[in-house]
Amino acid sequence: MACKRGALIVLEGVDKAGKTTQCKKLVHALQQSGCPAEMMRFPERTTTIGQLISAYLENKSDLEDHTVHLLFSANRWELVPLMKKKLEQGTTLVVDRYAFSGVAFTSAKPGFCLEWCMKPDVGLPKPDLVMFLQLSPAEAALRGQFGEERYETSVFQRAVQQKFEQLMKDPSVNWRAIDASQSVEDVHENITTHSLNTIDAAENLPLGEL
Ligand code: DGP
Repeated sequence: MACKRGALIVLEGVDKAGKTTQCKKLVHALQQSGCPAEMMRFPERTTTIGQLISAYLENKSDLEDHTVHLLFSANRWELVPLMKKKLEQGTTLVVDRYAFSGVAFTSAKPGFCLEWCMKPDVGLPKPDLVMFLQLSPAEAALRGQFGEERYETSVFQRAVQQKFEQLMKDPSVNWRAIDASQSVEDVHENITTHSLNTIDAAENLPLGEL
């Protein structure tokens, strides 16, 4: 019998929403329940392209805005063969940010439209589920100061949040809004329930394309 494919599950949200914590907890819970699962994150800073992105985010280098947008997309594309291999082998991938962050962050800059921003990611594996961790700017501020990296200002994060809200209207993507103001355990329970349902359903569906 052919191996059932894993599901591609993405967590998105503005900074401080708790994505990384929740990705790790979800992978652990899935593994405990006997479901092969691994975490990935974008940007993946360890590759050659990822190192260029990392230097840019840390304000150690400046890159033209279109150029950096294409580098973020290239960083996703370079991991596609590995993602497909793992999914085909039956491993569910829990991904911390994906193409939606790519579009939301660049289109929040002046002079960029959603349509142009989406183009480089057309054809990437389509997530079976995208959970958006929703947190108001006021609640995010209660979680402490933003860090030192580029984009980590409340004004820019508010613009990014608005772009995510526009993206979530796309019915061709399986979005689920998650209230990230709940306790870590409540958010985790919510996310795990949605993920287990998705993993069951994805087994019988081909992997789509963005
Ligand atoms: P993280 O490692 O998850 O903290 O993400 C680093 C920062 O990069 C964060 O502010 C979000 C931003 N980011 C993530 N993906 C993209 C992308 O594809 N394009 C742009 N412009 N920014 C991104």
